[in-house]
Amino acid sequence: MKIESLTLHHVSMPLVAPFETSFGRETVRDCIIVELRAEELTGYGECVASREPGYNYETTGTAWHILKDFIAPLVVGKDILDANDFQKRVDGIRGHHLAKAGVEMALWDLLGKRDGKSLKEMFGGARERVEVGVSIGIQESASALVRTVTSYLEQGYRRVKIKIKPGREVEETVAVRKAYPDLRLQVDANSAYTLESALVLKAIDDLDLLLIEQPLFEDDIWDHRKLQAEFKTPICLDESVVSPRHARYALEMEACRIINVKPARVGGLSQGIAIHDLCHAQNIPVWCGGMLETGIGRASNLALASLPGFILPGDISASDRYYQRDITNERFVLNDDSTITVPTEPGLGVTIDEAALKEFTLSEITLKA
Ligand code: OSB
Ligand code: MG
Repeated sequence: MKIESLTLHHVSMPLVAPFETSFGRETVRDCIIVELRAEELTGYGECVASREPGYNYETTGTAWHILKDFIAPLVVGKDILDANDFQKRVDGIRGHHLAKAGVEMALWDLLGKRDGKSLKEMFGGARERVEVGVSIGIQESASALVRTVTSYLEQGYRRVKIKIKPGREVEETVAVRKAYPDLRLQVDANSAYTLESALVLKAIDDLDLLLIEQPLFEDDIWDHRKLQAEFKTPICLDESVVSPRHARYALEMEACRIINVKPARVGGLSQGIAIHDLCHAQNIPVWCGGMLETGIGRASNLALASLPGFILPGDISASDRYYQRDITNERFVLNDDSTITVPTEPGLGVTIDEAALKEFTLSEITLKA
C-alpha cells in the first residue's frame, strides 16, 4: 500500500493504580500512537516505549526521534507490500525495536482493513478467546499483596504474576502461595538479580511456580543458562530475547524453558510470530507479555496470543485493570473463564475514541510525502 502520511501522537494516560516493578514506579503511562494513512484508510499502531529507560534502553523520546527522523522517511510516500517488506526497509536501523514495532502494527491494521481480514485471520489464529492473567506490581507489604491478589481473583483472574525485587520476593511469594495453594502463580524480576544474588530465589523454587521471569541482566543469556541448571522452576526470558535469533540462542543454550513473547521487544508482530513458530516446533511454551497497552496494543496482543503455541496465559488483562478511560471505543472485558475474546473486525478490530486520544495527547506531528 502506498503510505500517504504518518502521524505520531505522544500520549500520556493515568493508570488506575500505580504500577511498581524492580526498575521503578509508574502512575501515568506514556506511549506513542502511530497513525498511517493509505488508500483512504487509517491504520493505528502503538509504540510501547515508556517515559524512562527502565525496562530497556528505548524511551518515548528516543522512539519519537527514530520514528520521525529515520523510519518515517523509509515509509512515507513508499509502496509497502507487507510486514516483511517493512522489515527489509528498516533493517539498516539498528535496534530500536519498540519504535519499529509501532509502525509494523499500524501496517497490519491497514492491510487488514484493506482486505477485510482481522489480524487473527491474517496470523492463522486458532482460538476465539485467549487465556489471560494479571501482572501485579510490588505492593506495600506481603499482606497488602495477598489482599491485591484476592481482589483480582474475585474479578475472575485465574493466573497471577507478581513483580519481585531483591528483598521483596521470598516473604511475598510464600505468602501468596500459602493463601492460594492451587493458584497458577509466577514471578517477574525484570533483571534485578545477579547470578550470586539470585540464589535467594532458591527459597521459592519449591512453590510450584509456573515460571521465574527474567531474573538476570536484561542483555544476558549465558548466566541464565547457569541459573536454569540450578532450578527446578522454568526460567522464562523476557528482556533478553530481542529477536528470533536471540530466541534460538536461548533455546540452544538451554538458558530458559519458556519465552515471553512481546512483539514490540522483538521489533514487530512478524518477529513475534517467528519466535512463536520456532518455539512451537520445539514444544517450548510461549505466552504473550504486556506493556500496559491501550486498547490498540491490547487488540494486537490478543490476535497474536490466538496462535496455537501460546499455551500459557498472557499478561493481557481487561481494560479496567489499566485505564478508567481508554483511547479505543471498545473496552476489553474478562470472560467468566479468565479469557478475553479476540477481536474479529478487520485489522486490529478497534476504533479510536478521538476525544479521548485528543485529551491524552501531549504532542503530535504528521509527516507527508
Ligand atoms: O516485564 O512484563 C514486564 C509492564 C511494563 C514493562 C514490563 C513488564 C510489564 C508487565 C505488565 O508485567 C504486563 C501488562 O501489560 O499487564
Ligand atoms: Mg517481564
